[in-house]
Amino acid sequence: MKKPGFIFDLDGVIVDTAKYHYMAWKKLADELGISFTEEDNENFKGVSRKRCLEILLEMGGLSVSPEQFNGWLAEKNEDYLSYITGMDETEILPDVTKVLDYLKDRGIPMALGSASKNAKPILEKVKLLPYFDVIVDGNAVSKAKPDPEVFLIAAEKLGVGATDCVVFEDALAGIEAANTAHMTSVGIGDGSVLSAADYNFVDFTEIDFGFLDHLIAKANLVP
Ligand code: B16
Ligand code: MG
Repeated sequence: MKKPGFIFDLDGVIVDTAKYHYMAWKKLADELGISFTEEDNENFKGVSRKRCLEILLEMGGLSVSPEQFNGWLAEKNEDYLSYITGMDETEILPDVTKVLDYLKDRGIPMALGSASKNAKPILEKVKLLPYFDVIVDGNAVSKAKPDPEVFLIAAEKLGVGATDCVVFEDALAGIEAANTAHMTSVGIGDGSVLSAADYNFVDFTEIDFGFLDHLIAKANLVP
């Protein structure tokens, strides 16, 4: 029986690190005198660190030297790392482990596909690293979502055809990336924002084993 590949985004799907990203961006924005709200932070979800800083500086109408840019990029990351130091399993989003366990028990190949360059240490902190056969993070890609590169690399490393992959994502750019790659897309979060997804759930508590079996069986319908 052919096996599908299951690919998971990290921030907003497995753990809620958006709040820590927000705290770090907010601290930098305050220092630079730029107004930055939680609503603004929504636009940073799934977006690379570099692109986030570019957007923040555009919001403040600031243009800076490459040295200054890199300095602020490093400062934001140092602050972010200090906020996530104490992360542990309690920060795994509801029923994520239940879903990962179900798939692992069935020998389903699993990958992480995240824009974050901190993905691996976060998975280690929450003790989920052993579930993943493949990690494709911000260090491994040259094109950000909505470009499908991150998911295509994950599929290739899993040894599974793109059309046999399922992607779980909380950001519209990620859903678009999965759709462009001809993968099955599952939106986690606000269905009105993620309506381009093939399936939508508010969170993993809405996902039952029957749905997972359906996704697994789908791989065998694709020639
Ligand atoms: P880092 P995901 C993304 O992770 C976050 O959603 C986004 O807010 C963040 O800017 C990006 O990672 C880069 O993170 O600064 O840790 O490299 O949702 O793609 O898992
Ligand atoms: Mg995300």
